[in-house]
Amino acid sequence: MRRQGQQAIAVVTMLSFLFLMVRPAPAADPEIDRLLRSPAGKDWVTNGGNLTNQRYSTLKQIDTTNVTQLKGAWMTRLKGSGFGGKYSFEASPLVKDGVMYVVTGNDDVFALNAKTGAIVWEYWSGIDQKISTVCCGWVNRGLAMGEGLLFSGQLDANLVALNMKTGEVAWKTPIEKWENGYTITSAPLYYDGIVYSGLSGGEFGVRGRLTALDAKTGAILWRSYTLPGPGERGSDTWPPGTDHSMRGGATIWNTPALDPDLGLVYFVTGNCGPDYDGAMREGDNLFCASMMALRAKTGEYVWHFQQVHHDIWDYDAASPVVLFDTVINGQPRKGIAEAGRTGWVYILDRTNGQPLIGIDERPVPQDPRQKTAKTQPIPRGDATVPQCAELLPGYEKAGCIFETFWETPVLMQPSGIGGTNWSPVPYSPDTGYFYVPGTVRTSAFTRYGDKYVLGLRYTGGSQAAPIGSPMTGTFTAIDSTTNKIAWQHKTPYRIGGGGGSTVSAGGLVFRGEPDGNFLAIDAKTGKELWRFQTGFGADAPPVIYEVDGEQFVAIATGGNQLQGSAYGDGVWAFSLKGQLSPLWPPPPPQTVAGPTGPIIANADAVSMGANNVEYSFGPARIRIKAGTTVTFTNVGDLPHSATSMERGKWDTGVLVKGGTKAITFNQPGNYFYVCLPHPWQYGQVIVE
Ligand SMILES: [Cu+2]
Repeated sequence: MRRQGQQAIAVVTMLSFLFLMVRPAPAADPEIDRLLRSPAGKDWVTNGGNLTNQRYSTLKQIDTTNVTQLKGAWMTRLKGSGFGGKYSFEASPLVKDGVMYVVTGNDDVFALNAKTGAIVWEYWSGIDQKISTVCCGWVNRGLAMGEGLLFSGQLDANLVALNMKTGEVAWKTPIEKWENGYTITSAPLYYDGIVYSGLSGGEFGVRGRLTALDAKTGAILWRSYTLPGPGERGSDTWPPGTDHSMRGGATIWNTPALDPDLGLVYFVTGNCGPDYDGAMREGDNLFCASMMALRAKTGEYVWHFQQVHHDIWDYDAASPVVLFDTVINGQPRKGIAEAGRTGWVYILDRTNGQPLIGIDERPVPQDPRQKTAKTQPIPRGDATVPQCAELLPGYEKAGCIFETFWETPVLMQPSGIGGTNWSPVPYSPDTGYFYVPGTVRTSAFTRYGDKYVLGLRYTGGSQAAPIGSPMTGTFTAIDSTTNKIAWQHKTPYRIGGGGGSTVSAGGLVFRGEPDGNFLAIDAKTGKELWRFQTGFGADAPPVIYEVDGEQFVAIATGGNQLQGSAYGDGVWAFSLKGQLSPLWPPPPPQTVAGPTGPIIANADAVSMGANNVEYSFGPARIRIKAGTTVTFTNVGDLPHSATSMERGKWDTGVLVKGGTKAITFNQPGNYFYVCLPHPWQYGQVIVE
């Protein structure tokens, strides 16, 4: 009897334990969770539209037949926030119940009346303007929302939660220290009580990771590192007995996606560090440049797919992953796709990380000094940008993707934030197409030795576009069932570095251009149906929403310093009832690489980071007499250098704010130079 009783108690205990295990905890925010699981409609509640990052809206009041009548409904200036040469605007506004939430490149957040554009509240981040570890422009790629809070990752590596009604700070959690090279630029993702956030800093010798926080309190629940510690999974892809993997990059530049049925969270990782020097990190270097799936609740590893083995080209995977369901060979499949800087779209089965359409490991050029990988994964289908560079005067060698290089510059494509970098890629279940923006640019890749110093740039080389070389773009519809081009536009400007688009059930793709134009395109045919001059660089990914039965399309027009588009602090909303007409066009972006502006005679002082144009020299072009000493002074916020494009000829070295260096030019000649930390920042000295 006694024994039976004990057994009965044991069974009851076990049953109640099982009951606790299987009973789902009540969702912390059932309404937002439901919207996140559904196709986007009236509201746009997360950066990618919903948990899939498809950027697809079911709204169809505006369609291919009436889009020509679209006009500005309102335009609001965000009080100068994020306006200037150091900023890019890459965030999609969020909309919930008629209120729009938008974050600028200075991490300031504004709530607007989504119907009128009137400002409801403002949050000024007050982030330290001395942050010296921003890689590629001051930028915030968007917000997340849940439980009455807005979540924003800041450049000072804090994640903040704001009260959606008032903008007051509910909590603020330091994820890392910017002084150690870490910043946050990605939009977080909220789902089921958890906020997921990436970290940036792949150019500063950091260790990438995904951090999960309790949405209510900001407490860190877990961290999942993208680079293995000793003995951990993937550690055999780094040299044994070294700690290179601890500063090997693999940061998370963009919003994760999440499949609630599979219970998996997905994201991609950036370049290996140091970017261009593979000499000391023999091996594939997991999990750089990879697509990854983790258990959404615990961060436990489930699968990975590495797009680029032993990356030495800065070939980040930086565009948000897109989840989609499809039918291939008559079989329903759960897909995941990501457009890489290689110019390919990588299409996998999201249950297991295996290629859906086919990706082949192929032999590639070898250089033992760089410890190059023997093979690279080559997706079947079409690339969206050219993958070979032409030889240009002054260079010895040009090559195709995965060409090797050492200390003599080698020209290559894709390069320099191309093909697809941070730009999101929408997917339409109606057409089955991905809409892929690309940057077309040639760079000269060079490796040099670099010493790791905490908090300083650690890239081991450089890539700069040759003076006068063209910089353009492509916008491509890729068929998700074949990975082949359905249609393609050649664009006059670079658009893969943070510009974006959104697609609707009305059969329209909306996208901005760096020259200020906002376009509507037939999603099926690619035909341009409408364009509107917004007056500012119109790069950021637009959103679609509805208030009181009226459909709007909105875009933040704040420019993008890496795409060379005009500054701005405007948000535009368009509707069929709109009354506002286009503005005058802003100055267009550069379409060839090199310094711009007038040549100033007898100038012997050049400022670096002048006039709120952080990534520039002022004057950028000077003419002097032989024997003149030119003083270079850093007046910007970030460290800059003036480094001869003929390496070793002359160099100021990297100067911090206030730093100064004099260089005497004795030999007549035409000297081009770049900033080594920001090789898209050009100058010219003509010595007579
Ligand atoms: Cu610079």
